[in-house]
Amino acid sequence: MPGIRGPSDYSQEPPRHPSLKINSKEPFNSEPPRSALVSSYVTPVDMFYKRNHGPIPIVDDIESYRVSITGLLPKSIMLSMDDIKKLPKYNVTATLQCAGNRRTAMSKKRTVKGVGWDVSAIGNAIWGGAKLADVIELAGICKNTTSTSLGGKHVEFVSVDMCKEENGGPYKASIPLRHATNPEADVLLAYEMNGEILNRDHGYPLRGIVPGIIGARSVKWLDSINIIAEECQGFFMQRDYKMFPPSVDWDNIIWSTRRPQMDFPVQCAICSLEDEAIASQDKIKISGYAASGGGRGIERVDISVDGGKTWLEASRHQKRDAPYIADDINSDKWAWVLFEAQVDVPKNAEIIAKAVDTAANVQPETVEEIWNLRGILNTSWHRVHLRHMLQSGHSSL
Ligand SMILES: Nc1nc2c(c(=O)[nH]1)N[C@H]1C(S)=C(S)[C@@H](COP(=O)(O)O)O[C@H]1N2
Ligand SMILES: [Mo]
Repeated sequence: MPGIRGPSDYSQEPPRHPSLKINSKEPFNSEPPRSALVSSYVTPVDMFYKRNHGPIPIVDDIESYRVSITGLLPKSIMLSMDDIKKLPKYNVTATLQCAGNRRTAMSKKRTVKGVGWDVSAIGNAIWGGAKLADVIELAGICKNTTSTSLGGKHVEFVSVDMCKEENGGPYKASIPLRHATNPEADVLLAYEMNGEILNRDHGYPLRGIVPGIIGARSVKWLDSINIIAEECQGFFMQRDYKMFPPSVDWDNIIWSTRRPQMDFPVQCAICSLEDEAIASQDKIKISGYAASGGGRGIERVDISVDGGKTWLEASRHQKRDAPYIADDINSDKWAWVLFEAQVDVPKNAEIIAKAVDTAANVQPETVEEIWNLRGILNTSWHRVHLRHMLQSGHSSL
């Protein structure tokens, strides 16, 4: 592992913004306050959620850093950062979402195992880097390849961080070769985030970004990229990040019966209010985010103040200055939309938001119907409870 190493303790962690809410200190897992998500379409780096499974790796010498491309391919290669930067650079606006986003709310219905998250284990960034399809081509594999002549069908990303789930080994995950070599899938080896050099928390010097797919597959601090026959057998592919039905619990789980989760489903959350909020006015403006996986855009965001009997449509935008149209060629297909609505709220109401994606997939109504023991993919309708405290004057929420 030239130039990069994973420390065995937490004595050399990078500095972090004090307003992040820390869900676990070691490994460091944190999310910004809800309001930070809706204050800008592109999430600032220091306000972006941080999801780690071990101590943050250290680059001792960027000149000697190499990422290797090995496995079932004609020739193995080692690439320096300069080699990667020589390839055409792409800037892809993509929303990264942890599959555990909104886990705390799922746990309230029935206990689940995993780090608790509110609604902010998600962020939207402009990732700059080389396309994985171009990088793999350097190793002699053409674009849009399903299998190499040696039987390689998956691309495994291996890091250097020491994770207890891997018995001290590195974090790893894989995606199908056909996805990795499809230039339109926009899979990146990213070295920039929002126009700045990627920082240590987010994967310096190089990470995978797999747009439209749960964050767990966007491996940080890359050490090697292996072309393999079967999907990666690592813990985070085989014994985590799989979606089980509500009937499966720890006493009857058979991990091999489910596939590793890839695309994330349609999701939205209100970010201008906490789940239990105080209202001082009857007319309020609410805002939040909506996103769907697989490059499916958001078609609609519906808001209800009467428990889902009637709905009004929120307005949506991707860039603050222009209204968002789903099939606009300028729209960012991998990116979230922010929504806004003015609502008249009855006394002590519940405000509900649900999104519909361009394939007409809708969020499920309740947590119960999608409850799963690991507490992933809580995409149930987002509900905020308002208690009224009427005041005179112009105070707002
Ligand atoms: N090497 C490595 N890559 C990783 C992880 C990790 O712990 N180690 N966590 C994954 C998970 S579960 C998520 S959701 C995203 C989080 O990326 P971020 O911390 O940049 O937001 O990184 C993924 N890549
Ligand atoms: Mo995650």
